[in-house]
Formats: sequence, structure tokens, C-alpha cells
Amino acid sequence: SESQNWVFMVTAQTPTNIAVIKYWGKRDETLILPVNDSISLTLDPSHLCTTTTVAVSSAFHQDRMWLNAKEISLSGGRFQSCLREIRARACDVEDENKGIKITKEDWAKLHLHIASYNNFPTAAGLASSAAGFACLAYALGKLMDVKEDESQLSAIARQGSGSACRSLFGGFVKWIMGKEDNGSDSLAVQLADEKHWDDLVIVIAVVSSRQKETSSTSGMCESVETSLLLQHRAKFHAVCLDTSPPIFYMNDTSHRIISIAEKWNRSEEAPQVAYTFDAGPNAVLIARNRKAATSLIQRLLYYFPPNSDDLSSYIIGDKSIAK
Ligand code: 2P0
Repeated sequence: SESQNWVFMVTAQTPTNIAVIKYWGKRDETLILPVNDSISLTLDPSHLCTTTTVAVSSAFHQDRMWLNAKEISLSGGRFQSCLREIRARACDVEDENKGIKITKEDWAKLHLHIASYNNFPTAAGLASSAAGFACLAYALGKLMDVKEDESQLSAIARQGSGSACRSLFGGFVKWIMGKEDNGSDSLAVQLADEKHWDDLVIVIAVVSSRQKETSSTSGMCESVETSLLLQHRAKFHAVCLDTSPPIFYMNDTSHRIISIAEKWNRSEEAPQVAYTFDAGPNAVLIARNRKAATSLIQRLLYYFPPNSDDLSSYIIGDKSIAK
């Protein structure tokens, strides 16, 4: 019959986020429940975002996924958790033009094809899993007409990758660690939207786009097991160095960038730039306004001229919204 050939699809785009209060360490590895609250900025999607298309058809015989045009396995527990949680909330979807109705019960049997694309290096400490799982949860939620709000969707994205829950919102976002053992209250909320502090500019100095040696997942697990500082919520990179064996995410170029920022801030009446580093050597610099951002870039170009071996590129962004 005609209805054999139909396909429904939804495409979504989600930016990555950069934490200013870091998530590091889990109290539950499967549900991905953190040992502390974290706060982040969601970036604008022009440089660091994931675009994901999810499609459903009766002609598909298994769930399949492609990341950057290469097929990847969906058998991992994190993908399965996200798919299971969204399917459990699926609603009836009807397309009158095509004469097709997919009921709640159908969603449990139908298979999905998922194509995802990152416009930045995957797993280089630029939070690709954050944008990726946020986009997956959001796109699947739209496809299956899931009625849950962004915070409830964030608790599903969290089960794909912790930091993903913060990418469901734009602007300034808090991931509340929650108290429940089942993770129901471990979700993201928006603290202020992207219009708040409008002239703030984010500059990412890409020191290396190589794949990192210690993944965040295994790094934080080792910190929970071995770091004494973690219990005191000490600074994130101090915890990494206090982990046994120590995890060196920053390098000499990272340290030089800190010195440049510190020296400049101390020479002004008010600090001009904040800096933060995630699980890699790349510096995320947050300039207080556009004038400071211009001056920051001039300074960086002076110390790291174009084609310098130490720094490969700059990404200049803004805060922005998911969707
Ligand atoms: C953060 N990071 O708050 C911290 C700071 C990296 C350094 O969240 O195991 O990929 O998938 O939950 O989310 C990166 O860790 O780890 C991260 P999983 P994730 O942004």
C-alpha cells in the first residue's frame, strides 16, 4: 500500500555550552548524576553546534545512526537510555495530507534513522557530546510530539552526557544536581536568557583540536576515586592534578594565555576578561564587552601571531539559544 513508503523527519540544531562552574564527578554512573551543581553559558550556534535529523519510517528495519556521515553504533547504554525515555513519552502523531497516523503504541515498534553533524572537532574538549545529546533529545522529542518541557527533556539528555542537559536552554543555565536517587530532579533550568549581558563576547583560543587523551567520563571517575581536593569542591583543574595518576588537560600555551589575561586584568581598573578551561588545553575567554573583546584579540594576536605553532585558530562567539 501507499503507506509503506512514508517517512517523517525532524531536524534540530543545538549549540554547545561552556561551564563556568564545572561539573566534575558523578554519584551515579548510569543515570549520570553529578556530585555538584554547575553553571554554563550556551554559545551561539554559528561555530560550535550539532545539527541532527531524526527520521522514522515503516521501511526502516533497525535503529541506525550516522555521526559526521560515518555510521556509529547505537548499542551503548547512553543512546539506549535516551531512546527509551523519549519513546516512553511519545504521543500520537498524525499527518492528514499523507493519511498517516502513528500511535503511541506504534512508536515502540517503529525504527529510527538518525544523522548528526558537528561543525567543530569531535571530542577535542569542545563539548561535542553536550551539543550532540541535547540535539538528539530535542529532535526526538519533536518527532514524537513529546509534551515534556525543556527542563524535563534536559533530564533525558543528561542520561546521554551530563553536560548535555545544559544545552537545552540558551543564555545562562544551571544544572541542579538534585537529591533523588532516580535522577528525576537532576535537570537544567535557565538562570537568564541570551539577551542578558548582551555585549559579553566569548573567544575560544583553539590550542589543539586533537582528540583528548583522557575522556571526561573516565577522568572524572578517577577524580572521584582518588582526589582528596574534590571533596572540598576545590578548583576543577586542581582536582585533575590531584587525581592519581594526575590528569594534565592544560599545557604551556594554556598557562601563557592565563598570564596574558591576569596581567591585563591587573593593569585595568576592572577585570576585562575571564578565562576557563575544560577537559583540554583550549582557552575559553569571556570578554566583558565588545571593546574588551577587540583588545583581547589584539593581545592574543601579538603573543600568538597567525600560523604560530602554539595556537591553531580562534572562535569568536556570542551567547545564544537552542532550537
Ligand atoms: C563541564 N566537563 O561542566 C565539565 C568541565 C568538562 C570539564 O561536562 O561522562 O562529556 O558524558 O557526563 O558531560 C564534560 O563531561 O561527561 C564536562 P559525561 P561530559 O562542562
